[in-house]
Amino acid sequence: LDTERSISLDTCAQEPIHLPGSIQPHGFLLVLDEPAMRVTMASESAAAYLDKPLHLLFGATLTELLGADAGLESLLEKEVTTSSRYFKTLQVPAAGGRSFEVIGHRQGSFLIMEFEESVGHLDTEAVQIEIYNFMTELRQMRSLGEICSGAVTLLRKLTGFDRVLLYSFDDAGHGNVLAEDRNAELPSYLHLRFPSSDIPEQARRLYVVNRVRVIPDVDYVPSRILDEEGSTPEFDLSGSVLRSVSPIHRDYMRNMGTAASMSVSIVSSGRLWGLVSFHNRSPRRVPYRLRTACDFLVQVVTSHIEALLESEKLSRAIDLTSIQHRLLTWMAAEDNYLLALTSHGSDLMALTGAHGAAIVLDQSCTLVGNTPSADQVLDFTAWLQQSARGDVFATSSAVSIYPPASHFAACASGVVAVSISKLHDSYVLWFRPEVVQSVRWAGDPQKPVAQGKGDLTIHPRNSFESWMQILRGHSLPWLPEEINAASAFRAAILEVVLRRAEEMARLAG
Ligand code: BLA
Repeated sequence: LDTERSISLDTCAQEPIHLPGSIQPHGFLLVLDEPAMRVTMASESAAAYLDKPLHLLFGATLTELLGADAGLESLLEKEVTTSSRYFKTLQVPAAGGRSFEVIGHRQGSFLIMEFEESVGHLDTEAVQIEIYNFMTELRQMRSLGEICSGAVTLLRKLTGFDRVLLYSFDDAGHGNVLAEDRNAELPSYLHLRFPSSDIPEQARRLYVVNRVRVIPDVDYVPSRILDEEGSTPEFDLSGSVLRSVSPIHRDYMRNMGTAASMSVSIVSSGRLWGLVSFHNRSPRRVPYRLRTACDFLVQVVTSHIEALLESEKLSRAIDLTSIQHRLLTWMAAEDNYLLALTSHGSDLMALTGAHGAAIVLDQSCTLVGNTPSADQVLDFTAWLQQSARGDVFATSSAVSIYPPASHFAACASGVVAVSISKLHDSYVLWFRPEVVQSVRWAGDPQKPVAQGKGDLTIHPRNSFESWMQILRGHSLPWLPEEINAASAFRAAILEVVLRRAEEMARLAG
């Protein structure tokens, strides 16, 4: 079953979602080639919007086609680079005078012009002042939860979606919903965990580069992109705003009971840290300018989250450094430095945030706090030595790599061990107790996909019922700062030992 599952998930990751050959039909797309700046490709919807057969569009300039503002082309040439977009709201006489949001970007030697029909009236000043006020409040916010809740509440207010979720990805790529604002139309997903398979790798990569996508109506009929020969070229739509999305994802949305969705990437240090996901039970359009405002807001929120997490890390590291200084001072004052460590056991444990610690020198073992027995510790360090785990070893689930740990999982599911002698098996170890965690998944994570009946097609799972998983044999994870503290402490001990040895040699000489 597992191979079946991974085959289907691989298939997901191989879908070339940047080359769909079509767009969503709430607008039209024209591709111009440089330097001629004439139409070489167009979506079928362009014919409908411009009320002209498609073959008459090829070879034309924008001015010829749209009957609009003749300055458009030169503007485009000057303003649009590979990384920047051109944007303008435009009345198009050739489309019955309707108003469009025109979004242009460059793709190699092509200019991609997308025309989204304008919807309703957007009160930009109201949006601006909301965002401005929120930025003032942000400065007072001191916790991740507060920032995320504030953000989803404002984003829902601005866009009017039924539900807005903010979720972050963990190391395994699963999404954890940190904040939610919603009305009664859609159920709550707050604090649920979504399996990583819901968003395949290539989509995550694309979402780092192109931070916003919308699907105003999941049941849309894709509009093909055609060239003069009437065929659909493999044309990269990574930067497009109208790109037609994966049919598998459209199934997923239907299974979720949502007709419209939008999502905005939270990108931190070039990595997809999370997403803000917007859902509506019925179809819903969001003007481009409002999407841009949402993206702007999410970027501001992201930098606040980064600053908050960074300062938490920093203050943890500073705390640990001062504990280390105290320990080293005591060690320096005491002839038997090990005795110094054990008589200041609470600082020794605090150095990594542990509940127990042990010092192993050759075959003797000294314990402080909540630990396995001396024999169990010695067996464990013998295994460490044998399996050559390196100078600094850390796990939050000892039992998953060392089966005998099941006998002491309750007090020591988490272990950090540093070797303090090159010659003997000598170690300092820290232990953390098991914390039984219950994780609520949005649907059974073992069943991310369903195989079609008698065919090879893949479907996303159709249940989002929350599913409780009990995680045993795990401690709270060790933070990188805590492992660093153990590693720095090891270096300091080795130095003390070395200095002592030199002194002894000098005295003896
Ligand atoms: C895309 N999957 C997505 C997107 C989201 C999710 C947000 C981005 C598109 C959008 O904005 O709607 C998933 N939506 C979620 C999650 C939450 C949410 C996790 O609200 C949590 C709150 N999906 C599957 C399986 C496959 C799959 C099994 O479940 C593959 C076989 C594919 N998901 C898939 C693909 C895309 C996607 C291919 C990219 C869609 C595109 O941009 O073309």
